[in-house]
Amino acid sequence: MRFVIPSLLAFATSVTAIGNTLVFNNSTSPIYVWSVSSTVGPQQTVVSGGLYMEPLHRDENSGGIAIKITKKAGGLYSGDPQQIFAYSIDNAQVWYDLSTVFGEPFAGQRVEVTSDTGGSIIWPKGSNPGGSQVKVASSDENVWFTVYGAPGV
Ligand SMILES: *[C@@H]1O[C@H](CO)[C@@H](O)[C@H](O)[C@H]1NC(C)=O
Ligand SMILES: CC(=O)N[C@H]1CO[C@H](CO)[C@@H](O)[C@@H]1O
Repeated sequence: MRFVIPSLLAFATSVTAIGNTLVFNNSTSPIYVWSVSSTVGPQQTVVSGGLYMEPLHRDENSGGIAIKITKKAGGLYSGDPQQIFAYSIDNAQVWYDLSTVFGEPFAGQRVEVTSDTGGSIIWPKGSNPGGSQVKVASSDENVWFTVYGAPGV
C-alpha cells in the first residue's frame, strides 16, 4: 500500500486538476455572497480584505453556478442590487461572465473577473461597459472576482 497510494494520488490529481473560484473583497465594506445552483448556499460574509473560495464545480441540474453578491446582508432576499459572477465548466474549460440584476451594487467601484491566462472582465466603475462579458479559461485555473473600494482603469 505504501507504494500504491502515492501513485494513485498522483493519478487522481492529474485527472481531476480543477481550479477554484475566489471572491476577494478589496473594498472597505463587507460584502455578502451566495453560491447558487439548483440550490442556494448559505450567506457568506466577506469582510474587507477577506476571501470566499469554492472549487469550480458543476451542478447536475442547473449545470452552471451563479455567485451572487450584494452590499447588504440578506440582500439576496430583499430585492437589493446583485452582482452576478456566473461560471460553467465545459470539459477542460470554464466559461464565466459578469452581470447585475435589480441595479448595480458596486456602481462607482471597480469590479473585475480575472484568471491566470484566460480572459478578463473589467468594469472600471462597477457598471457594465458593454460588449461581450463572457470569457473563458482553462478549468484548472483559479478564477477571481474582485471588488475594489474605488473606481479604476
Ligand atoms: C486592493 O486595492 C488597492 C487600491 O485600492 C490596490 O493598490 C491593491 O493592489 C489591491 N489589492 C489587490 C490584491 O488587488
Ligand atoms: C480603495 C480601498 O478601499 N481599498 C481598501 C481595500 O481593502 C484593503 C484591505 O482591507 C484596505 O486596506 C484598502 O484601504
